[in-house]
Order: sequence, then C-alpha cells, then structure tokens
Amino acid sequence: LAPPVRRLHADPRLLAPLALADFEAINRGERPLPESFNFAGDVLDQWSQKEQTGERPASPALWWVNGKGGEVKWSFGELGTLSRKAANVLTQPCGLARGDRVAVILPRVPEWWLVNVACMRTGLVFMPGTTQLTAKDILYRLRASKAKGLVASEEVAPAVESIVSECPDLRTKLLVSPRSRPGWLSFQELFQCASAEHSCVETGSREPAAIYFTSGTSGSPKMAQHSHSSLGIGYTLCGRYWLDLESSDTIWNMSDTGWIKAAIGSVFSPWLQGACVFVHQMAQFDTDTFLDTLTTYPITTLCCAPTVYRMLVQKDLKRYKFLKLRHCLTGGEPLNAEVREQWKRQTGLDLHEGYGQTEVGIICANLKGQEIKPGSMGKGVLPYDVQIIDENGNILPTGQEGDIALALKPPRPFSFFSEYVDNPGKTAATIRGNFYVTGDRGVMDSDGYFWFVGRADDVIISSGYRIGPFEVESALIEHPAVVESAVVSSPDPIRGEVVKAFVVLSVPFKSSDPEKLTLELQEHVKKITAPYKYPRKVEFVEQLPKTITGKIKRNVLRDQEWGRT
Ligand code: BCO
Repeated sequence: LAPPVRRLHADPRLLAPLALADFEAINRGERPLPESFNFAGDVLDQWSQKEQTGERPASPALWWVNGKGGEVKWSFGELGTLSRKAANVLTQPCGLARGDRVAVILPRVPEWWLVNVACMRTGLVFMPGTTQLTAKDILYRLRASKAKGLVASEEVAPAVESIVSECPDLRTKLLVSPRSRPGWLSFQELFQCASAEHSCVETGSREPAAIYFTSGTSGSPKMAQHSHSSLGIGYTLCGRYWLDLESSDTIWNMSDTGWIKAAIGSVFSPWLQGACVFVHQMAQFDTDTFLDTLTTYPITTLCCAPTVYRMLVQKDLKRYKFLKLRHCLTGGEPLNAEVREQWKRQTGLDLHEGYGQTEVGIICANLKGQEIKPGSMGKGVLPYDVQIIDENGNILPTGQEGDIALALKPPRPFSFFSEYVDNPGKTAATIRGNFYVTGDRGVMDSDGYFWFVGRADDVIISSGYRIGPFEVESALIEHPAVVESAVVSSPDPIRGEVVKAFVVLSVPFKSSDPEKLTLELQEHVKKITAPYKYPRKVEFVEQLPKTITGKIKRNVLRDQEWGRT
C-alpha cells in the first residue's frame, strides 16, 4: 500500500476544495489552516454542483429506511435545499444565532442529518445526544452547556418537560414529530413554510462546530469541543483510506446519532468522498432485520461495533447473500481475533478494525490493502504520530506496554478537539510532555502494529459505549437499598465487557431476595441515567476494598473479575 499522503495529491477521486488538497502541508505545519472552512458550503454544495454536471453518480447522498415502508432518498442537491430550509427554521422562528449551542436528541431520522447540516450553515454549535438520555442526563447537558436551543423527538419530550424550568438559558424547544405538542415549536410545520434561500455562514476553521459529552472515571461527562476543520477536514483520510469510500459507494454505519462515530461514519467521512449514507432506523437492534437489510439494499461498506459482529456470527451467515457488501469495518471497543476469523470464514470478507476516540477521531486502523494481524488494531494513521510512552512522556521501545499517545509536534494536529469546555484542568491533564495521552494502554510491535491492552483508568467500554463508573455509582446511591457501591468492568462473551456493580446494602434491605433486588436496582439505574449504562451484573457484598484514606479500590474488584492477581 502506497503511503496515503503521497496518494492524496495524486488521487483524482478525492474532492479537492483548497483545504483538502493542502492537507499534508497543513499537517506538517508548512501552511496554516485556511482561515475559514464550512463543510456545508465547501464540501456538500460542491458535490451538489458535481451532480448537476454529471461528475457524480446518480446515487443518493442520504438513503433512509425504517423497515415499515418509510423511505427517503435525497441527492446532494436536495440535501442542500432542505438543509437551507432547516437553517431558516433554526435562525428565524427559533431565534438562534451563530455560536449558540443546540442540543439535538433525535433517533436516526432524516431530520437529524438536516439539523446537523443546518447547524453548519448557520454556525450553530451542534450537541448530539442519544435518545437513551434520561431527564437527569438532559438537565446536566443543558445546564453545563448553557444551550440556547433543543431539538428533540417525541420520545424524549416528557423528560425535557420535567426539567426545562431548571434551564434558564434555554430559549427554544423544537419538536421533530408529525404531531404538535404544547410548549414546543413544530419542526414539521415551520419547515413547510420556510424559505429555501439561505447563504451559508463563512465559519472560521477553528470556530466551534460541535460538542460531544464524553464520560471519564470521575465526575459528570466532559464537553469535548470540535471545530469546523477538526470534523470537516480531519476525517478526509479516514474516509478515503480506512472506510475506502468513493462516490459510488453506499455506507451503512450503525452508530447511534449521539456518538462521534455517527459523525465519522454517517456524515463527514462519507460525504467528503461523495458517498451515499445509508440509514436503517430500527426500533430495536435485531440481527435478523440487520441481515435482511444487507441482502436487500446495495450497501457496499458496513461499519458497526464489535458487539454487533459478535451477535451476527452467532447466526448461520452462509444462508445470506449480501447484495453488494465489499468492505467491513469495526470500532468503538476491541475486536476479538476469533470473531474476525468467524466473520471472514462465513462471509469471505475481512474485518478492518479502527481505534479512536471522541477527542481525536481515528488514531489507528487496518487500512484496506494492509496486512491484518488478527487481534491488532492496525497501524497509526495520518495525521497522527502514534507512540507508546511511559509516565514521564518518553517513547517506549517496541514490545513494551505503556500509554497510547499522540505526538503534539507543533502545530497541534488540526483534527484534535479544541478543549473540554469550561474545564482547563481536564484539558491540561490530557497532555504529558510533548504528547496527548489517550487514557488507553497498549503495545506497538516491531512492524508498527498497535495492540490494545485496556483502559489506564476506570472507564468501562461495553458494547462500544464508554461508561464512567461514577455515573453508575451516583445513580445506584439514589436507591434506599444502597449504602455504597463500586462499579467496574466484567468480561462478557458478546459485549466484550459489561458493567458490574458491587453493592453494600442498607440494613432494611439485607434480607431482600437478591434476584428481585438486582432487577429493581437495574430498573432504577435505567430510570436515573441512560439505560445502556445499567449494571448487567450485580453482586452484594458486606464491604468494599478501600485505601487507607478510604478511597474505593476499583482496581482490586476489576482484577478479581478478570481473573488477574
Ligand atoms: O440489553 P437489554 O435489553 O437488557 O437493555 C438494553 C435496552 O433494552 C435498554 N433500554 C434502551 N432504552 C430503554 C431501555 N430500558 C428502559 N427504558 C428505555 N427507554 O437499555 C439497554 C441498552 O443497551 P444497548 O444500547 O447496548 O442495546 P442493544 O439493543 O443490546 O444494542 C446492541 C448494540 C451493539 C446495537 C448497541 O450496544 C450499540 O449500538 N453499540 C455501539 C455503541 C457505539 O456506537 N459506540 C461508538 C461510540 S464513539 C467511539 O467509540 C469513538 C470511536 C472513534
């Protein structure tokens, strides 16, 4: 495989607005980032022009289905017109202005893509959230970000209504639903009469574009802020060389709209390449529906969490004939070598793992054409210089375990997040010497391949979700049965790892039926915080291991779960 950077300039298939052609020079610090960049104006509208001149295949830019007969197919031209109307809805009746933060809590509906592009066109800061968020989660997000606007679906409307009086900065609530609801503006109604005339704001390259909430070991989720260039230009290489996309491709990326993986796999990387983004809005994830979708639609490229592949390989995959599938990807949690092998045996297709983070996008990957070492997450990808470092910021020799880190050689890579908003302490804590520290432990072998070892902190990575133990412990303590708890990861054959809670019970609950109480605590956590975080395993204990100063030693419990001494 030729080094990507050399091919970048020579590759006529790459859409090349100025900023993209200069990617390599910018990355080496030989040229500054262009002052302004806007993905909607500089990329999407260019594809729209290419459609008109016949330089792009006639496939849609967005192809959405819901399995119940609902289908939407938009060209780049249509996406342009409709997102301009959405931009006018956000700025005029909603009264939102450039720089305002907007929480967008929608399932995989076409309007999510419209609002996303509309935020780019208007310079609004897009803050996606999963529809699994509870009232408490939403309250935290709205207050911490001082969001001025909220776009939500009917399923989250009651949760929003229960906390909205505590959010003094929130000016506008916009409901995406065929039905209207008192106290909400109706997206559908306003959209009908909105003008399609809108001129795209010339956003600065480093101007904030989006905020992602990301969990850590302690405290509430941090607000990782990305700029127009970190998202809009940063994913060029990922789209071209990991996802291997061209404008004739159709990618199905399974990720929920709340995660950065939706931005990588269902917005920026595919649309930079002019590819079609396919979406199936399933009410509930289901392997049969999933496999039927691959046999019905001309999906060429599939990207989902290892947990999904673990679920799929339980089926007899040889019974299915996938229509066009040629390239399969996975990321968000470690992939087992065994699952890769089973997928390959049953479908004939390789699984190309990528490793990344909300803060910095894709860091390592098995690029198309590169030899895959089963169990490894591939080599470092541009624009990053990935290294394994010690606690003093020194690069470790190959084969030695350490912290996975990214060199911050000046200039700081522009695909980096800008900061954790209002949290300079946590932003600074990611830097060690000349490196950004990911918080993950790993090893690099002598061929430059990286091998994931685990988190350096207590964060749990389950089914591709990053779960902070403190958030689960805080939910548990709100139940009268819980005196204290410690939440750690525990191995699971399908989900990689799951959340396990060690719980010390209060006296009145000590004689409760443990099975019933486990279910009660699980339901309790699902009500307090997003359900994907609920402890799938619960163990009642008399006491928790603690340090001399009284701090709970989660590592002791975790090691016990994983059979480590
Ligand atoms: O499994 P259970 O049924 O016991 O519980 C599930 C749901 O039933 C439950 N739930 C959901 N909504 C609820 C609710 N319970 C009560 N009330 C509600 N409103 O909560 C549990 C949620 O678990 P889940 O989301 O894992 O569900 P499921 O159906 O098993 O889905 C499996 C996956 C694999 C489809 C799902 O886990 C998934 O999408 N995982 C991938 C996550 C992902 O995209 N991660 C990428 C993050 S970005 C990143 O890593 C950066 C990379 C550059």
